[in-house]
Amino acid sequence: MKTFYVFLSVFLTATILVVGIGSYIFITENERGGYLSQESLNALNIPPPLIRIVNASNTIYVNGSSDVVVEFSPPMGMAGNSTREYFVMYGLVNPVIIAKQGITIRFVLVNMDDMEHNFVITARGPPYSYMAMMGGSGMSYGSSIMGSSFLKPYTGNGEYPYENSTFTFNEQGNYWYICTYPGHAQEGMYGQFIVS
Ligand SMILES: [Cu+2]
Repeated sequence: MKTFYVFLSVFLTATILVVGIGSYIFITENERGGYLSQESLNALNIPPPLIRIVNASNTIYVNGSSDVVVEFSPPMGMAGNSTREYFVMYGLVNPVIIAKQGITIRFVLVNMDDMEHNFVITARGPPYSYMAMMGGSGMSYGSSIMGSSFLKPYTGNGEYPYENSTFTFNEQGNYWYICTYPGHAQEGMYGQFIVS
């Protein structure tokens, strides 16, 4: 029943926003999430058939409309990472995402860290300053950037806060996904996002 209410709230709170980035038209739909247990996360965290993971180049190819699970600073298995704040997708740290033009990706954003994080896509590349962008959520930064709100920190109770953020990229281009929490993008919490 709990799962049912989580999904009900997701659909009831869905909002649709249309934003232009230069000549590129993005459509994003932010769905307020809820909480995921480790078991639910494990079940979600299997790459769907339309996703190809290439470990050697730290790249994720998204070849058709699909979900992509994004973990914020998960504590395990990150010994080789030089920064405390990072994104992990299917075991890759800050991977390059290469998405086919015109597809829709629903990012399932899961906060596994004791800090707030968000997921924002921008045409602006690194280096980023301490205040990578101003404001409380991606949508407040104007037309050149967009994304999710800040997710609540994980409190250690076994239930991870999550939110879904859906994007359709209608034009080819080079973008970046970043966390705009002060200092995080500067510390390396970003990755390249290519629509090809
Ligand atoms: Cu962050």
